[in-house]
Amino acid sequence: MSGFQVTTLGQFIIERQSEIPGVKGEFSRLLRDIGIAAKIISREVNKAGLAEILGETGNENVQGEDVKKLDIIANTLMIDCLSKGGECCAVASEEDEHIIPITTPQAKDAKYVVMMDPLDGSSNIDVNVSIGTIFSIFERVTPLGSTPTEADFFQPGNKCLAAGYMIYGTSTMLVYTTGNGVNGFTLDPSIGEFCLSHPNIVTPKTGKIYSVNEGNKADFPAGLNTYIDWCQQIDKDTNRPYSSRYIGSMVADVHRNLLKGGIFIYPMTTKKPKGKLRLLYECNPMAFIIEQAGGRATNGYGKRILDLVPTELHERSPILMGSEEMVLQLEGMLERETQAQ
Ligand code: AHM
Ligand code: MG
Repeated sequence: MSGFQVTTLGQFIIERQSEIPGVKGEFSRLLRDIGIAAKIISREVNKAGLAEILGETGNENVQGEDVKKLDIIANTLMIDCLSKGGECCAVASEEDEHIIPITTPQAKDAKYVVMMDPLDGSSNIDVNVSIGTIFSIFERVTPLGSTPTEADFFQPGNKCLAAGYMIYGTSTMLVYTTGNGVNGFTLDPSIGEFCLSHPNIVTPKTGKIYSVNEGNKADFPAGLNTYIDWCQQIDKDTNRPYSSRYIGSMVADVHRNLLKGGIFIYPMTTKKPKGKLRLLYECNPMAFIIEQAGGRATNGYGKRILDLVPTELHERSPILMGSEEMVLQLEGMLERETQAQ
């Protein structure tokens, strides 16, 4: 990458500001604040093994999961960065049971709310495997200047103004959309800037990767098992067998499939009838990005993820997302098996 041709995230955000109807400088500033948080979290993640911040805090989060120290560090860093700017009036986080109103004087008239999973892929933190951060931005629905409420967060994903993720992998990337396509930026540590490396990402219409935790096969819907069997059959015409790839960090699994073509599945199971992933800050932002890249994201039962209307902050949804043809095919198999029952 030549120094003269680099477009930084900050430059890109300003250049594209006019494409988003009704938004002004505050929105761009909010995105840039998230970009700053991303750099700081990346720094912390990269030194994790050295800094004695691996391991568990000994506490559980609201969903009964062990909280890793880095989860808390990332959560605090994001909230700090969002509080400083004055554009965000409240945050919903995987790590906090309730919404967090931002009470700084500069946030008094803030227009936006942010939903986030500060560190996704928790089980991979301590073993040096890719993890991520997920965020989305909505305009509040309650009056400006009033105390934000859960109503500001119970908006369907189709009202989302911007969504993105950071992936801490072989390099750190920030990928985001404001509803005009998807762009990816790679952190260049030598200049400390996210640089546009993956402009206008378009996901292939089909692929040969399926990503699902097959350890749960005994609890899967029959239609999903039919699909997995189909993926594993040999057929030269349709490029099968497909490859099974599952990291266990949704951001990393979805990022790979976004670039290469594939399907990511976290289904309903008999043990988890609503699946595992959280609608507000895991499913919706990733679904928005996938759709913006030309892919498809549904709950597998006739509903587009972005049209689901949330009623709880930490509610879950089954999700299928990725290359359009693959998602459609699995949906067809799920539907046929349901009808046959
Ligand atoms: P987390 O937010 O606690 O890390 O949980 C979400 C993660 C996803 O990144 C990943 O796709 C999934 O949980 C893996 O779950 P499982 O181990 O059940 O396959
Ligand atoms: Mg998560």
